[in-house]
Amino acid sequence: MVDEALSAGAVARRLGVAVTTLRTWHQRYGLGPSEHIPGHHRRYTPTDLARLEIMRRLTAEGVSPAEAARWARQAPDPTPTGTVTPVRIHPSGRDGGGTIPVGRAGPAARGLARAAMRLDAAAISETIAHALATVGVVATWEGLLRPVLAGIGERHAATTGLIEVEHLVSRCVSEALAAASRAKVPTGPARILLSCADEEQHTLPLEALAAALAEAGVSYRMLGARVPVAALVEAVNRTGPAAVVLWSHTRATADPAQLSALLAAPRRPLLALAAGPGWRADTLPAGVVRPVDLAEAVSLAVAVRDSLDQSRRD
Ligand code: B12
Repeated sequence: MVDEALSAGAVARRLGVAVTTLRTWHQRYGLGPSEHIPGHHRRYTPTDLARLEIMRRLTAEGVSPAEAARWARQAPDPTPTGTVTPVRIHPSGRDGGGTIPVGRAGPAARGLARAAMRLDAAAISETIAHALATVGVVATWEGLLRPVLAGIGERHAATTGLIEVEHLVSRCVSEALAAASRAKVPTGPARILLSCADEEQHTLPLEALAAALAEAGVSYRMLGARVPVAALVEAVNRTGPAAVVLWSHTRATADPAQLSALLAAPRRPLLALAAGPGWRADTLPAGVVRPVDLAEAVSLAVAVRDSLDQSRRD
């Protein structure tokens, strides 16, 4: 039993609820962890988890917590073999119906997707903050945020719905990444300039890059969304960055003339990165580099910063 028992944090992530919610359900309704090994924290067994899943589903459907807890406590042990019943989101429930597909991503991504469908901002933020603090920015982006964002996009494309989910999740992701960046403000001159292409509103990948650079101790300037090309060139000429990362998420914002203007600037950067799925490799001006993912963008930026530091020392 010990191997299957879970901590409060792990249960919260699986269910997509905040740890504080679990605590409340324990204190007020007796739905707590029943596994107790002397000298250790109490842990949740598969049966505890199954009861909490009932609690979560019923409260999400609008049943009062006291009533939901009564049902949860009365439920027979549904997992005699220790397997966990998947939570099905009620098709007409308050969570808006359906699920966000997350492919083969792990339990934390499934928990985040559930919390997103319930518009549970506290649980969304807690899940992201926990991942950032434990596995770092790149792994959080690839294993948690990217699958859920892509899943939201997929569901939206299929149904035209979920715009409220997309907006709330985007907001929570931005806040969590900004908090992670603030927690590790690098010292030294900002030699990396981050900017979205003109009219480009998809900023989250660039915000992930900013947080990853902060984590790696690399200073940067972030211009954010919808930067007109004249403003980009002005920023380059005023700050003389070693590298510029220009993000385009869709074909509509991927005008290669922006990159040509960057390369023609008097204080042309050593490295120009065309990042994001908008850019088409065969239209990029010579000398522009196209990273394949966040990890590559980070290592290119770190390499430029290091080579500049080295040449200053020589
Ligand atoms: C969140 C979101 C929004 C938010 C953005 C909030 C924000 N602050 O960023 C808002 C609501 C503003 C928004 C607006 C719009 N959106 Co939108 N949005 C999304 C969503 C769900 C996630 C975007 C994201 O962050 N993706 C990150 C990952 C998941 O993207 P990825 O493609 O896997 O990216 C990989 C590569 O780029 C690679 N990579 C290569 N180099 C690098 C470098 C770095 C540094 C990184 C990190 C990665 C990387 O790795 C990435 C993954 O890490 C996507 C769905 C999707 N699949 O992306 C739709 C999506 C991009 N949006 C879409 C659309 C249509 C729009 C709107 C036009 C809607 C409208 N009618 O207004 C507007 C566009 C406005 C504009 N001009 O920019 C479409 C685009 C279709 C297309 N291909 O043209 C998508 C695909 C949804 C869909 N399926 O319909 N959106």
